[in-house]
Amino acid sequence: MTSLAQRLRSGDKIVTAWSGLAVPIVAELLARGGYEAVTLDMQHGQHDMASVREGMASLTLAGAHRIVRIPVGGNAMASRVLDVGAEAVIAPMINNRADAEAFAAAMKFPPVGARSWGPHRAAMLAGKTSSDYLAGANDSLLSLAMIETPEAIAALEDILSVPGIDGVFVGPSDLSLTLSQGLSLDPGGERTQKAATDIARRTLAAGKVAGIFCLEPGKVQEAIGMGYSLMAFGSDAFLLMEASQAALKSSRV
Ligand code: 3PY
Ligand code: MG
Repeated sequence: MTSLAQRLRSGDKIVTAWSGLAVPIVAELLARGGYEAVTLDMQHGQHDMASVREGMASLTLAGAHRIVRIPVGGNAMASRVLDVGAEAVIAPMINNRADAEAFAAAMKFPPVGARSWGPHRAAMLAGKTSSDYLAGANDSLLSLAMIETPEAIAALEDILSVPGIDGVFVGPSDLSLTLSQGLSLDPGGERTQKAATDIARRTLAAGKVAGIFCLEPGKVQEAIGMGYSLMAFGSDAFLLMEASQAALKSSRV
């Protein structure tokens, strides 16, 4: 299977489902439903190490790419989720070069970073020997820094220039909250969209991968038009709720 990193770097556009329910079979169902990638959320979702560990195996079984979002400052967790099989890690609130360096250090083995050795489960899931795993790890495991504040936008080139940072992932909700100094939550608003356009342009200019969270289906195509290649759209809890409502509505006589 071509790695997520190779696919994104070669221009493939990938939509990832967003999994907040800490139940591995739910993540697997998203993949069986057709999503090529599933992101397990440890920041605002209910995932913990146990559900991520089992989720990585379920997604491998279903042949889907495996992405994990860690909590703010959870760099030790970044190494842990890689050890159990994540192919990409999204780190929230990366606001400056120091934040980016600390995240990259946890993600990459020396000489790029300071990740400690122990990816036994990840190697097992990939059917690789330890030396095969080591040879590909720094290039093929993606560190995606979330850009969610004016400070991060101002420091974007600094963040992107950190060796070991492979790209960005835009959080439009937090971005709208921080750009308006807490006055409004308007992820689809003009100011947020302008910022997202600017972030994509600068990220592509640095030769790195751009990802974004999308709250409406139309936003996926819009994001692709801006240059994004990884789009999160569709959260498990909402999908279940919406499907339940639709099923009930259609069954009413
Ligand atoms: C945001 O929009 O702020 C996010 O973090 C998306 O999950
Ligand atoms: Mg956010």
